[in-house]
Amino acid sequence: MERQKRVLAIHDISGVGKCSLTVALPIISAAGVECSVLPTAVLSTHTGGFTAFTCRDLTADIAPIVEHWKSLHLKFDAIYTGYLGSFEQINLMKMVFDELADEDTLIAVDPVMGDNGRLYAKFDMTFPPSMRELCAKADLIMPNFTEATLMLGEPYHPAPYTREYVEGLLKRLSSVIPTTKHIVLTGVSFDELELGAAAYDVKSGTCDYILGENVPGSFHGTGDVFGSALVGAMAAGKTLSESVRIAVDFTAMSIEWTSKAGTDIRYGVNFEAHLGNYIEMIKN
Ligand code: PXL
Repeated sequence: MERQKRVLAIHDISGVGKCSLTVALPIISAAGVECSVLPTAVLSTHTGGFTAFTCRDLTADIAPIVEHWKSLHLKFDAIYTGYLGSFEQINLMKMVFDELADEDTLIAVDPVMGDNGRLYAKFDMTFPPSMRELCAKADLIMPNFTEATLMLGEPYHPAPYTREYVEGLLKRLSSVIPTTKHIVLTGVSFDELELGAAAYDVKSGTCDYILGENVPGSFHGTGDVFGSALVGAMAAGKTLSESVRIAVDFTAMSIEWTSKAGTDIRYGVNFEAHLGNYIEMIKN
């Protein structure tokens, strides 16, 4: 019998708005992988477009939780971090990796900071350099173009891009974050027809493009749907490019459904309707 795989997802839990842990839990579970959680904060909604949201910070609970888990000698096949609300939480993540990861643990960092060229509410320009330091501790990072350019201190450009620009950006990113093994850059588009991701292998410098249909519409939480689908697939034993393919297709079908339904973009995408397809893609 194969051993039960276990991912540790470290994000906030936003009660409404479908992002972070409310997305990671169902998707990683659908991959047939246990999703243990370390919630960093509890919010009533995410911060993207809602006003007057509540937020209870759980920073003080992180170290005691890690201590308890250490005493249990748990094995994590992957540790996946997303939205982190403060510098202190970023620094604590370095401790979490040191304490809970072994040499087989995939450390996946999504440097969640912004989208469409803008930082999310609550962050300022002092945040990206710290996030870049955390990325240096990861095996796999998955920035979008906003996050990649923020970590490089470069101006943001919207799509479409050229291959030269994308590969130059990846090369510059890997030179400032040389310790990460793989960079999955999301939001790659060369024309209005296709959208997807670039999977860059830092050591060899090879870049695979994994594109799907460009479904119009920009919804909240799609980065977390993509990241969770990617980490779930990798923990289930898929290769990096198979996992990126699955994550691109799953995210695109979720956006397509939601776009047709005309849902308020703040409420995220209907990924639930496509979990059956995700499970099939994992099995195949
Ligand atoms: O999806 C990223 C995310 C996660 N968690 C919170 C957020 C955001 C983006 O705005 O506000 C609380």
